[in-house]
Amino acid sequence: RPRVFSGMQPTADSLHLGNYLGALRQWVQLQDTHDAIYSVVDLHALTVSPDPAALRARTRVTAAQYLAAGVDPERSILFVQSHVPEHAELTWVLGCLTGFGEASRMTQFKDKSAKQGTDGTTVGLFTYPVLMAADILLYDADLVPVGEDQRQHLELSRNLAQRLNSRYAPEGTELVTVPEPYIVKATAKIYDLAEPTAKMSKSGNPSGLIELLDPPKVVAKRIKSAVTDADTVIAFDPVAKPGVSNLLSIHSALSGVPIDELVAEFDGKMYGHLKVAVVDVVEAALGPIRERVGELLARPDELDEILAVGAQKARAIARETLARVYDAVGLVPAR
Ligand code: AQP
Repeated sequence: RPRVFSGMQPTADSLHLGNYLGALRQWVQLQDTHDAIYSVVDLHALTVSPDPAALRARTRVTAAQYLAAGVDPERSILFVQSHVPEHAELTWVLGCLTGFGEASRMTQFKDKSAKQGTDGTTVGLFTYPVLMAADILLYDADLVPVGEDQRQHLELSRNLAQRLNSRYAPEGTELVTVPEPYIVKATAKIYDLAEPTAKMSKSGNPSGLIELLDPPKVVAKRIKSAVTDADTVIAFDPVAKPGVSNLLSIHSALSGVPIDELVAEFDGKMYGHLKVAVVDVVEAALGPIRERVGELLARPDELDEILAVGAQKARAIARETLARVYDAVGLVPAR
């Protein structure tokens, strides 16, 4: 079966609806058709200098949310990135193949470093996409389910895989698999409720976020306060009506009702009606996840055991790939 790999950073107390619809939901579905490997990428989280206790707690909470959403450890490998040291090791090799200019062109780096200033920006943030490429190439992933914001990083991963292959693999063979992005158009970019032209993001305005673990009251309040427009017509037009279109996208993605049917259903109704319906479908989707996360966190030993088994399985694959790459680039194997 083809292989899928993806990960998320444990940088918040809860994942948000963008993470869920853009990525996590696809991860769960892809388990049926793919050999799936999912990681809590804690080394990536170090790029934002987190508080150590918070990072530790968030790593477990993130893993619990994967499981609660339907990642099945019987069918998929679920592990914490730092438990598999090969991620950091392959990053070095890939870093030596990445152009400084190439890494400097990453828009996420440009945006984040512009906010942090030269002294606040770390080398870790700069090499973040190289670590991400290592995550993916270590497992010879064919497919990487992510949101639209990760497309450019995925392109770098593909370029690095092709570079490794063309420099170090005999003609016509591959040292590593060149991965393909898997970005589902309808949910590739969920927008901030308070600022519906910006992506929903943990570093955005809290009032624009729907967090998986927020109490239902908070979720309902944020949806009801979502920015719409001065018009009164419920129509899907992301350019002219970004707020209403975002609410329709969220509803459709969670209820499975096509957008044109929703538009027909809400014809002549007020924005408030749409918002109430969105509150209901969001709660129907998130309620069971929230409950299951609570159960999983109440048994931390079981959770840690799942992660330990996952790390062992992931490491067996990663070790082989790293040995292959080290050998190909000319490093003498240790005895
Ligand atoms: N708004 C979104 N719509 C669709 N997909 C999204 N993703 C994130 N936001 C949206 C996808 O979720 C995964 C999470 O990856 P990550 O842990 O690397 O987080 P991120 O992209 O840094 O998440 P945030 O909340 O958007 O954080 P900041 O504030 O740092 O920008 C990825 O697959 C991502 O595409």
